Amino acid sequence: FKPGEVSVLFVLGGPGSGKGTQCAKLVAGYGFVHLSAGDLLRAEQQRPGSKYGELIAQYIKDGQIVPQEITIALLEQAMKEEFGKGKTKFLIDGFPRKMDQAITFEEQVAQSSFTLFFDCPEAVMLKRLLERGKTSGRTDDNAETISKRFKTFVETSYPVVEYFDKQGKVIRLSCDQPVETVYGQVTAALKGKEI
Ligand code: UP5
Ligand code: MG
Repeated sequence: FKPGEVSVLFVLGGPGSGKGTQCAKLVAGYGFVHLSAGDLLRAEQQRPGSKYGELIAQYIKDGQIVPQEITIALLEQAMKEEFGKGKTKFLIDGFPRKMDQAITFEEQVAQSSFTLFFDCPEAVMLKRLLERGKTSGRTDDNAETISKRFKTFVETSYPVVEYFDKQGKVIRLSCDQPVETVYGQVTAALKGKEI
């Protein structure tokens, strides 16, 4: 995308911090397009004929980060499709979660305006994910994979938040509160921002 053609907000936070839930509310409230990297990967995994299906399944089950080329290609394709329909405001949920992804995406696809970071204690996220795991059908909503996802978040993904924080581009929200309260913080933080 050319500079200024689209606006991109990254939405980061640990597994189960509520990224998807808050993005859904922001779509309704602000007309963003919501693209969850995890959802795009799960869809690609299930697409008949995908050459990456097995690889993606394995990475997700292990709580590891899928090689950036795959995820960035999926995101870029989805953004171009939406751009073709006149959409220009994007919430990119659960991405970038590794430094190489952050750098490549901003160099090759688009610069981010800022990052919403959902800060949440692990105990709260664990409880939410185990509860969701009863019905979600997600292969990574089990105690063993959840602890791997937490480790990956701390070691690999949090440095991305720190990287954007140093650029003054992180809005930190505390999400150990009811959905509506968290959304109230989000809308307050977005007031007066150019998006
Ligand atoms: N819930 C939400 N908010 C609540 C609140 N305020 N109070 C009480 N309950 C609340 O929420 C999780 C659960 O909590 C839900 O049941 C919800 O009702 C409840 P959700 O909004 O789904 O949280 P979210 O942060 O989106 O959790 P998610 O599990 O989606 O986070 P992950 O970051 O782990 O999952 P994602 O789909 O992004 O990634 C999955 C995997 O894909 C990764 O582990 C990785 O293997 C792979 N991946 C990559 O390799 N590369 C990428 O770039 C992205 C993903
Ligand atoms: Mg999610």
